[in-house]
Amino acid sequence: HEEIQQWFRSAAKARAMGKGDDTFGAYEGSNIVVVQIEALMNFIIGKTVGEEEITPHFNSLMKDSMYFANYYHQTGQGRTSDADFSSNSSLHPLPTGSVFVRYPNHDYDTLPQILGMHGYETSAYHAYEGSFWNRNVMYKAMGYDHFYSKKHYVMDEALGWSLGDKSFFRQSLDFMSKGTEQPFYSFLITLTSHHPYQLPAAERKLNVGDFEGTIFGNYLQSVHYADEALGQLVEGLKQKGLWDHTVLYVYGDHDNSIKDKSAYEKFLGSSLSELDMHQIMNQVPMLIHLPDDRQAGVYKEPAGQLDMAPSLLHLLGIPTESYFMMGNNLFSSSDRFIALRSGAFTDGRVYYIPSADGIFDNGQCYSLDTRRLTSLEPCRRGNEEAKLRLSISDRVIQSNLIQHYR
Ligand code: GP9
Repeated sequence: HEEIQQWFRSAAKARAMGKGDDTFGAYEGSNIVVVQIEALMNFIIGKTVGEEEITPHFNSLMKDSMYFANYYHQTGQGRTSDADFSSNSSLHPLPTGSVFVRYPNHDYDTLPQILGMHGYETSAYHAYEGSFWNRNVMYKAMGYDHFYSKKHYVMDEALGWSLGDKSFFRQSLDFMSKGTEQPFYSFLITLTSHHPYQLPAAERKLNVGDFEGTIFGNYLQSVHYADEALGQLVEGLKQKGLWDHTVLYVYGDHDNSIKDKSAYEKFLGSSLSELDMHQIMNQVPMLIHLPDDRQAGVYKEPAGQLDMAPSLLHLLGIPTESYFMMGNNLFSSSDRFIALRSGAFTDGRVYYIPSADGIFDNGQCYSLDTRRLTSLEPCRRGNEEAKLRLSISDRVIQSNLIQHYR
């Protein structure tokens, strides 16, 4: 127990490094809107098919935002629920199953709960069955004041699994602007760009050329639709007068489950190494839009989903020292270390890909400078650290340790 608590203390110390800079508390009292987009991956950002941009709205938002070019999803088998859990609690998901389903009643330091204690009205929005991923139970436990699920929405745009993202955003914005006190924390989870990416002809607006009729082409159409919906959300926030006092945090939840390397090579027009492919499958886009467009630019340091809660708390001036969080503060000057659920990790200098048997010596250690394989030595310490972090997180979750440590 001492080792675990010590680990959390030093993580908190690293997060506080450089905290005195002018971003700590700079957005105190702002609304927070987080949008988690289904299967949105980083490799399509800024890219075109034919002459057309795939994500024109995300691309234009990037110009006024902080864009994290090396942001990793850290999900496991719990997929969308894992991205949600890791982002809001700053712990790793489990090696098997979903925390939402297996341990919803254990203690976590979650963003909605902390913000609730600081006077925020907190809501989760997702237009699907409330029982899916055990959300009805988990969102209560996470401290949300409200959970708007499928039954709260008018089904006026049937797409894919449920309500289309455009109507989902429009109706969610109505709930937010009419029935919610400011400041609020709103966590929105989209759904339309879900596997297998089938949209009706009227919503397939890209000319995907040779990808027509393939799942990869359908994926491009789906994220293009999700991007247009995101653009409408931003417009809606502006029209409702919320934009100037809202921090917007947008990210993708996980990969698209399409593993055919040749499709990516064809799309990107170059052959891909194992390192390239691993990063493609594990990087999701993330941007933070701050009121007054401050700090806009491209941030290349590695970052990941566990970093969301501590970073947003930093902007609001809420110290995280007393919380059991594992992620980085993206506004601190400390070194970054990102462990993925598979045991892969990066510190921005090396990138380690584990083998299926989990034996360190059978894995691959890459230099991110040369993007070539190196000896295993530069990855040895990071491998120990990644293993330690994952096992601390597992123990905290499974044995419900936070309630003892508080
Ligand atoms: C369903 C949605 C999809 O509510 O969140 O979850 P996924 O299948 O991507 O984990």
